[in-house]
Amino acid sequence: MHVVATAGHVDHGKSALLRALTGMEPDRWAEERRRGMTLDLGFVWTRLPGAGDIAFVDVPGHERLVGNMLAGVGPVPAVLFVVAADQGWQPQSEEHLAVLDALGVRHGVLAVSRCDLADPDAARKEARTRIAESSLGDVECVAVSPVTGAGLDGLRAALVRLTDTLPPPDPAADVRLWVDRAFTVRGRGTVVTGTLAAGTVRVGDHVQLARDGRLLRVRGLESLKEARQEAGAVARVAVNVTGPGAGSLRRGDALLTPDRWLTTDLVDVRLRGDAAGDLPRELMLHAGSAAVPVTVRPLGDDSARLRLASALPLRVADTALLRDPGRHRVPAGLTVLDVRPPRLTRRGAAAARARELGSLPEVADGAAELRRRGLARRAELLAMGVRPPGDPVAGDWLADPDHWAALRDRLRETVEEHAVRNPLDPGMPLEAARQALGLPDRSLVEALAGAAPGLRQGDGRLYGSRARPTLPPAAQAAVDEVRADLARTPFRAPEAERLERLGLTPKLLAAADAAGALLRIGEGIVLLPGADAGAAAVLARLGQPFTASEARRALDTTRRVVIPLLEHLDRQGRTVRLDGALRRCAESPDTGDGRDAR
Ligand SMILES: Nc1nc2c(ncn2[C@@H]2O[C@H](COP(=O)(O)OP(=O)(O)O)[C@@H](O)[C@H]2O)c(=O)[nH]1
Ligand SMILES: [Mg+2]
Repeated sequence: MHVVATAGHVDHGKSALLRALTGMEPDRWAEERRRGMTLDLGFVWTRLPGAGDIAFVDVPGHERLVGNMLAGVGPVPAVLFVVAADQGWQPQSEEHLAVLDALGVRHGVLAVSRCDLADPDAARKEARTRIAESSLGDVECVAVSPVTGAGLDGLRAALVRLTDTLPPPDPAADVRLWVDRAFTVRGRGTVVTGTLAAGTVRVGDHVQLARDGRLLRVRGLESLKEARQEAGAVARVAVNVTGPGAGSLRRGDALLTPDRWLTTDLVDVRLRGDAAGDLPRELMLHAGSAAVPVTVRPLGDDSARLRLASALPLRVADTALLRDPGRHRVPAGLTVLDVRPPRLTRRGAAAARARELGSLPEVADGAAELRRRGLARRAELLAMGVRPPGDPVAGDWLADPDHWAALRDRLRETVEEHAVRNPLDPGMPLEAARQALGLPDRSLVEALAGAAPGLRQGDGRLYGSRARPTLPPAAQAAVDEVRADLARTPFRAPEAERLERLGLTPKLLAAADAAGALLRIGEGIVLLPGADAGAAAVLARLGQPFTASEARRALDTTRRVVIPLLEHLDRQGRTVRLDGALRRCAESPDTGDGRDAR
């Protein structure tokens, strides 16, 4: 199916032409028929050989109804532009063309209507000249009269050629259905209609209401008045939705594929049309079928920041337009460049931002986007409308390569600095490193550490070149004294008073243990590293099994030391406890160090 919207001044024959092409009545309301004037959007269709179904969105031409016109045209990629031969180019011809140009509509056909009332040449010439200057460019032109039937076959042929040029839709794309009508059907509840520009809607799907994120369910689906199980873009669809609050749906709402879109009330845009500085501060933003008041903050000549009165599901590269409803002007079309723009707080930030925006391409460039953000979640880039470049560095996270390399260097410096500041406990907890680097996720720290040569992870900590604690000189001297004692009497651990006199606190003893200068076998009991293996070798020469007293005598030590030492050996598997009194050495002390145990 193809969808084509009409455009043109009021009374130029748009509705009459659709009536003749489709045999259907585009003016749905009694009031429209009584007044002979389109007030709101109308929907009719026909089948043309070579093009299949063509659905038309008929728009009102009156100057006071351009808002309605916009709701219909917003999501539609092609237009049937109508100019009356007997009236020529008129104000809403100009305004509608400005709308199409602002939205960047590139596909259209011109019908010079009412050609039975006047020679169409003058109107055609003027219209083609005007249209050629817009995004529509050169369009085919057909003179028609629904009254005499002249030109209708020619117009049908031109429409078939037009549909041939339309870009193929993506049926797998995320759905964003802009609601152009919402009503209640007895026994079925809420039905909304819209032009599905991309993606596929299926009965049973959940859809998310952009306005508040609530989930609704697709209970039924129609396209061109026929019930369907699914409808793929491009299509006119009528969707029967159920769920709490479905009754509040209205024009301007959007139904979305759940969790694939961001809504935003702050966007940076590139403008086409009036210079940013010349724009009124308050304008209407028209995007899809939505119309939202915005405050304009000019950044550069052709860039601005818009603050939306209510959030919309916008993506980078979306087109929309700004309108000044009071003055019947479309001062600017726009392309969305950023839906999560940075705050501008520093002096000069706005000018810098304008320069940055000036260099951005209009099609979202994933690598450039990532360069600006440094880090981004893949799903968030997709939701912003940006194709994610490359592979994630951790989980769902993508990183700009330069930024990542810089982070890696900073992580290494941070870990080294931490070790200098905490010589007794040099390992930097991952969480502290995450905070120091301002990273949003612990997994990023782990990935960085994994990629940084010279960094090691263990027990949730990061170690650099100073992996072992270094003791302050006084403590080092005290440890050396203890070591000298132990070299003489290896199992006579220093008494608590001696340790205290030497200033060796539990914290310093732990550091000496981690540094490999002492071996802590229990609270306040330190020996030389390797003393455990030495003890096991001495015990292996005893008659097996042995008692704690026999061990104490063999090791020439005290009960204060031998009990924790034996328990330490039990934990290491060098000794085995048989009952309350007896132990023996393990058969093959494979947990021990063979060399020392000999
Ligand atoms: N003679 C003549 N009248 C036409 C033709 N097309 C439309 N009209 C009349 O022009 C008036 C406006 O047409 P309408 O389709 O409502 O214009 P719209 O506002 O552009 O939709 C109506 O009275 C139509 O009957 C035509 O080709 N020839
Ligand atoms: Mg009409």
